[in-house]
Amino acid sequence: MLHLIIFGPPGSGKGTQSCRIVEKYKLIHISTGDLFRKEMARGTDLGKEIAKYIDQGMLVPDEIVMKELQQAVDEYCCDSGFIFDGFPRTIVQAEMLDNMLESMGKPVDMVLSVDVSEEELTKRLMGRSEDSGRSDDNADIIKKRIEVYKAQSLPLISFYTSQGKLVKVNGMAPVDTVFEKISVAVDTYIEKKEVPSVIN
Ligand code: B4P
Repeated sequence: MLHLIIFGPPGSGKGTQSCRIVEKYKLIHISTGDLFRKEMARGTDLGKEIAKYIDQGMLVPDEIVMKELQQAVDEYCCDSGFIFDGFPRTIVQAEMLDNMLESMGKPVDMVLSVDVSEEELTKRLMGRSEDSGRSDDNADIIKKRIEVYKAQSLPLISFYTSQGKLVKVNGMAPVDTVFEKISVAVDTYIEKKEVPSVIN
């Protein structure tokens, strides 16, 4: 069983790379962003509540995130492992995830931290806005999401570095090249049970 996290700023390619990781390593993909978009599309009261945050480029409150996440994990709890995409995004979420996985007897194995420059993030998300239909893909909200990432999510780099679980991946290259680097990191972990600190 393998538990991976893919971490990075909005538009760094977490969702894009997760699809490939899932295919190659047969993991269950849990994207909190996807869970929230499904809830919003269903038009439930919870979906409307979630939209208030996402539409302003803010993080959804930790209590809502954890409830959605626990439900998704419970659905698959006996499978081969998870890739958590876009989760955790705060230290509180990371601590809650540690507790949850501890009770399952299988902690986080490795955190893939995808590095992309701010200029490139904006370019990608503006490109995606043309056909994504996502309410949070527009210039002002993208700027806000990057600010929120810096203030609330960046501290997770130190959190996971101090646990010896973080590997930095250069996310500026084409999608296939980024995936090759991620594969090297995951294969190294599977073979040697060692987290490489950087994959260039
Ligand atoms: P997410 O759904 O996680 O979305 P994201 O961060 O915008 O995108 P991602 O990094 O996955 O980018 P993608 O692969 O699509 O979050 C959305 C919102 O939900 C958050 O802002 C927040 O409000 C809320 N939320 C989610 N999780 C939460 C949590 N845990 N706590 C609180 N709130 C939470 O790539 C982007 C674009 O780049 C695509 O067009 C793609 O084709 C392109 N691209 C990807 N890789 C590329 C590459 N290597 N080169 C060129 N282009 C590339």
